[in-house]
Amino acid sequence: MRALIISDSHGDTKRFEKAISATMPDVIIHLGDIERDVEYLEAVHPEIPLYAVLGNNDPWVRREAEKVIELEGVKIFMTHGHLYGVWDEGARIAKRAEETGCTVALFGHSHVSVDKIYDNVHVFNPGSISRPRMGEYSVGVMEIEKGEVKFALCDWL
Ligand SMILES: [Mn+2]
Repeated sequence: MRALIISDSHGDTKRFEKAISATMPDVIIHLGDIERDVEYLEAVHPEIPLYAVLGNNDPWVRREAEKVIELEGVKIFMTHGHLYGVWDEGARIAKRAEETGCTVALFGHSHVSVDKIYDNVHVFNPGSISRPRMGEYSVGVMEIEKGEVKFALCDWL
């Protein structure tokens, strides 16, 4: 199964369609600083299951700040990142993920991509689809097959 991982769209959905048509995801994960963009996804792609957490710029979005989901038996910790600090390449988030029994941790907020393995936790940040701080506009793709998880950064948006 394939998940499209989006973060920090900040009200700018103009690269969503390219990301979705290029990756054909089974699910979409949004890691916060959503503004109105979850409403867009729910309206235009109601057939694709959506998991989202709120960001520091989402006071009116009715979502949790962190969430544990399970996809094909893999437990995944999702959080925007502002509650943990994000400039340690996800080290604290990896710790929290391990405490919650997860082997994958996803975060955003920094607008800088991260793909790193800490002991038993694979941490991934897709960067920002609307306001990259380093590099290009980007999203992530997470492939899960027979319990094995692989990430790719897609920065050709
Ligand atoms: Mn943020």
